[in-house]
Amino acid sequence: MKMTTKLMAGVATAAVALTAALPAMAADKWDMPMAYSASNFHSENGVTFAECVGAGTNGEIEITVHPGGSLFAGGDIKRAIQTGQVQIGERLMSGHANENAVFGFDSIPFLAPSFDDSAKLFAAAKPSMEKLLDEQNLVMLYAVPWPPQGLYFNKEVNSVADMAGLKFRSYNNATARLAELTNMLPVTIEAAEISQAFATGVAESMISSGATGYDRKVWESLSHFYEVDAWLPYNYVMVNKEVWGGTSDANKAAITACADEAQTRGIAASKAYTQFTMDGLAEGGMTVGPAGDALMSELRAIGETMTTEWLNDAGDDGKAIVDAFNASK
Ligand code: PCA
Repeated sequence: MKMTTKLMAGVATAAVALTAALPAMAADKWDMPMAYSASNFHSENGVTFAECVGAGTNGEIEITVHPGGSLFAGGDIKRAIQTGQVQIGERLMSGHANENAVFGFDSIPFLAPSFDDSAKLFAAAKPSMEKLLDEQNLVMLYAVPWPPQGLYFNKEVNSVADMAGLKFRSYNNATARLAELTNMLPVTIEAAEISQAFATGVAESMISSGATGYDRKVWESLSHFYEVDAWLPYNYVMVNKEVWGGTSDANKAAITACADEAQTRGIAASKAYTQFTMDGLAEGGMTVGPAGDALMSELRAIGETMTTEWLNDAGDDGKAIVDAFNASK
């Protein structure tokens, strides 16, 4: 169908009028990549946070959550925010320990193995984290720990010797080092990919929370989950510093309030998910229970080695975090 010139001019005029009206009405659209599956409690929390921001800013900022690594894979999310490819996103903090060991403060075996200790450790580390992130063009909005980390296997394991030669899925420096010290073979795999990795035998074991094993239905391939309570690693939501700087004070206040709520809600969900997901693993057919004493004492010795190594790598900042944490206990 052909439009008459007159009609087209009318359409053009209407378009101009619409465009002129837009700046006052158009929402700022922020994309928020997240690495973990939509059903994961961190992702659900992120969606609620995004809704809160929409409401709190009267629709001026509209956040679209992209879970499951669908927009950027976990390992690429921080860079995407730093470089302004997206405005906001979530990542596992210790995933950056290869850049700077300080980011791995939350993955030191047995340093802070409970929710209470983990909150104190995070408070001790927060100033260093904020400084580091600021230097990287990032502003942290909130952070939520995963449930305590335990060991998954495709067989019964009672000692470190039983682990030798297993292919071990790692997700950060500490997990790769744990594999080396237990004579396993580390292979780095994002959580979004683990069901497949276990199904195809690319990996046979991992350390993670009950929550991740539950989300990824690992009972289809694995048989044992040992509660080890090694550490509680944090996911954190960060925003590009320039985007943040360009946000009005009123909207900053609204976003900060939503972030505080998200942190509180996320911690509560993480606590609730600890038992819920371990029950789910058992219902899926896995053997779930505490690691035996012999295995625990071997793991503790490995933990001491890893603590010493981390303190060497993380220098004065690392020592200051651990000292502040110990003083707060
Ligand atoms: N789940 C994430 C990190 C820690 C956890 O419990 C993962 O396995 O990738």
